[in-house]
Amino acid sequence: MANRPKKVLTIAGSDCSGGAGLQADLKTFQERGVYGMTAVTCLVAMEPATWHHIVKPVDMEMIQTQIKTILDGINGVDALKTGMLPTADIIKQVGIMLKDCGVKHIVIDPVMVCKGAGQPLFPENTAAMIKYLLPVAEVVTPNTFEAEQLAGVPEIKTLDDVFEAAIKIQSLGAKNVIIKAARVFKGKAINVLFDGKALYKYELDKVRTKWTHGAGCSFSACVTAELAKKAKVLEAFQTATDFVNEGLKKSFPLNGFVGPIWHKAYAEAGN
Ligand code: PXL
Repeated sequence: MANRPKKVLTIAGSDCSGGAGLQADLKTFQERGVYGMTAVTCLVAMEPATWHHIVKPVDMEMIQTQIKTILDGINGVDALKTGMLPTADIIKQVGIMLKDCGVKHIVIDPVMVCKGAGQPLFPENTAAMIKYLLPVAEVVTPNTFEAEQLAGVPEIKTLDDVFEAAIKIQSLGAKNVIIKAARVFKGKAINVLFDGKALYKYELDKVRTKWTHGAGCSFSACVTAELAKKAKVLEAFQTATDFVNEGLKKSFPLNGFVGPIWHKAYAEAGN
């Protein structure tokens, strides 16, 4: 059969609210025309009255079994991404399984904290990401907070700081680094790509909204889908930036605490 869809895997946590985590990844995969599969690393639920996050890791053996099911049991996985990996041990095991796994495109979203959860994941997780995940990454997609942790730099405040962090993180072993740097600028949203040779900046008008849940997960999922479809990293970077920017224009509240991007917005805008 001609034109079979590309097959992509996300190794990520479940966000029961549906906006972030593997739910965001699957929605993004579907929108971008690829077939999505999952290895669930943890379950996230929230206290309804406070939106306090409760995170329960899945046991290690079951995480490994899910990844084996896909990598050893499915013919030809075109790309994969990682999302929330809740413990340093899980980060290490996933990194070991991805090294030499043969999947051509690996995107690492170094999730360290849920927006609004207020409970950063731990420094030993950052160390494990640097040791086990950056070396297997074709692309790593930190936000500015995650970039500060990975690069070991103080607060990123200027475009030059973003460039410096991208170069540092690339030197730790990721082939390409994309920093989602919207936080740093007023009025504009700038993402930066460093591919080991050149720095690229992609600038759009910032979407003024409080409802940004799942933007990061959806960004890395879109990069993964585009790479699976044989886009170059630079093209995937631009498409993912546009995809999330459109999604933010139509984001909406679920309650007083949280509101996701609307994954269909990019297609609805005629793309
Ligand atoms: O947005 C980061 C994130 C990633 N993965 C899961 C989450 C969240 C934030 O809520 O729940 C599963």
